[in-house]
Amino acid sequence: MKYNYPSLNAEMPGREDVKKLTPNPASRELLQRMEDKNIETWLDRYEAQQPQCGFGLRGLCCRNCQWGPCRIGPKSPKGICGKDLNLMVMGNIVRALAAGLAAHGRHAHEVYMTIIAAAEGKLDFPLLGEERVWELAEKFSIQIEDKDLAQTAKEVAQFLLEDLGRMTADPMYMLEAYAPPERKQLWQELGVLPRSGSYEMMETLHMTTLGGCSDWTALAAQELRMALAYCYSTLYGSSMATEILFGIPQPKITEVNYGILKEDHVNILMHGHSPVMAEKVLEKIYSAEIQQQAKDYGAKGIVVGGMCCTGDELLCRHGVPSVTNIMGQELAIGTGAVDAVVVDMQCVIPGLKTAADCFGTEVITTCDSNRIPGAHHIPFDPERPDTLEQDAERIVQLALAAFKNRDRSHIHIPQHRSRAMGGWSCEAVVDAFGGLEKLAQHLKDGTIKGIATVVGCNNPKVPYEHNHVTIVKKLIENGILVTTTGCCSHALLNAGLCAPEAAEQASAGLKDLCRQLGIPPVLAVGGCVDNARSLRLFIDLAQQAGKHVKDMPFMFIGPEPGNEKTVGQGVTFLAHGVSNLVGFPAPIPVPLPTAKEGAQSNDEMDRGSNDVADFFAGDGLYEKVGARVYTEPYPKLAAQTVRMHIKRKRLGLGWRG
Ligand code: NFS
Repeated sequence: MKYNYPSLNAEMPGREDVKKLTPNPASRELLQRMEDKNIETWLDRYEAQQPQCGFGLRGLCCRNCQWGPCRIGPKSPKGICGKDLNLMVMGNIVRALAAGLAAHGRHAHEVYMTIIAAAEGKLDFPLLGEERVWELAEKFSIQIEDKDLAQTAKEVAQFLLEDLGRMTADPMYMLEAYAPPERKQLWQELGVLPRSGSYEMMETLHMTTLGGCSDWTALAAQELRMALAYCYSTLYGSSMATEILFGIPQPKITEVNYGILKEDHVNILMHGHSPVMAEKVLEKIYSAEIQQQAKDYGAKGIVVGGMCCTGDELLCRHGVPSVTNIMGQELAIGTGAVDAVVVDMQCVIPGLKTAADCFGTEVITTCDSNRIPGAHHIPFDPERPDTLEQDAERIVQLALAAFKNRDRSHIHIPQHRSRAMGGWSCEAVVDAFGGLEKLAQHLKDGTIKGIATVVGCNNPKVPYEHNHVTIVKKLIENGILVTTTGCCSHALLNAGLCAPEAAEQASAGLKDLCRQLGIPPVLAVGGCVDNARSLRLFIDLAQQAGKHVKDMPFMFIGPEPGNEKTVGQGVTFLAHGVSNLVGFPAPIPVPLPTAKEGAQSNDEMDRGSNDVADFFAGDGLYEKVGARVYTEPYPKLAAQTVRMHIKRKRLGLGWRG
């Protein structure tokens, strides 16, 4: 069975496509196993939801007030309040960005408060990213004379908190510190400089409530304003604050994929986004007493595996093998080998617990925002830090007890493992190439044709991980260096594309360069907040080349977007002048081409149009920020679109190739 996108000549995959096209053999094996065992996964629930609502798919329904729900169609071109298509579609997108900002904002808040608690000596974390503390102190013009590391780190965290919560029109510290001058001037002229994450979330909900803003172009401006708040209060903020706590990552080799789980070991998965509790749990697991206790319980040792962005964080800093992403979480449980899964915040789907109950896996929630009925709840709160040590210990004890007590006769671990190199902080990338100047030179001379950051979630509307892997293979074949984060990075890690050996699959120039440097052509830079690392790399490289970011051969690609958080990622890059390519249409009605009047052949088509689609994909946004959104569901065509985009940018710069 296949399903169509309304008004777009493209199909969503059916079950057989997913099972055939999913590139990871371990995922295919586990999807089949779950089906055979009659244990439901997202694939069953996705099928049960078909056909999905055509209004919703196109962003044409509004549930913002109790007059509605209202839907826009030929018979009813306006909502009851008078809201037209533009206002409804733009309002929905802006609200999605606000929700994404809320998620990353809550994550940022936890990390900032942890720095403060650690600096005050209330939490036992050593502040391993000393360089980042001094860098930010200087950027924020904090007086550091007579202050030690802890005092300075605390002040830095207070500045970051202010960026998250400021209610006045003063500038954001992080934006002032890291945004390119050309952009700051532009955003000033466009009137889109934000106050803070919290203020812009409030303003967005305010603007889109019943009887709020009637001008869709003002909502479009708010979209940019909020993306900047998102970028500088939560992406840059969280990424750097996590570095202050746990250190700036350095490259390291590890093994990934479901095959890292071991039948005769205690298997613990760490899942979510904010790595604070996970770091403490890891510290306990590595202790000699816990290792001995595992042996006393009959285990040969303890395997820790990572999922989603917490997995990325642990991979980056400790080489903890990662297993999978948001749509693999039920499959990982389906191995029957997982004794406990420890989850913090976001992207932990309710279906996880259903699967866990079928295999006797303990689920332990560690964030008050992400409760799961029937799970053990051992929350971390940096403002009530006293119990962290005992809590982390309790979590490990639950996992050990689960190993000891549970029925382990249903274990099936697909034997697939890949080598991978993780730990690519912005500094590590630059150092690997021998400095910014050399990296910029490789770009100029065409050894590296361009840099694409390929990121984001999975989505059942796309054959699981197929687009991520297909696009990236094509890009490196064509000399385009790739950075990756989040769920996409797990697809690429498992596909072996983040191992130095993947250089063999790259274009001649990129292959030689990667071989010589001993690095892969696909650099896993961390969790989704670490998209800040790719953005910083883009900004620094443009500056090094004496160009603006918008003119550089860069692109942001989200082949399988799923979460509201991804809207903010995409618009962040757009606001900086980096065009997006997305794998299927956002909830924006895609204009349907029609035959021109008196047309002699099918080639003569009038491109349909509507204001919001034209704004993002046509000239509206482009004229403001120099970037636009391309949509291409077919991955080989998508890679071709990226190549053409990069080629055009190179031509514009007068750079060879
Ligand atoms: Ni990003 Fe991380 Fe994955 Fe999507 Fe969720 S894990 S923050 S939102 S689903 S990439």
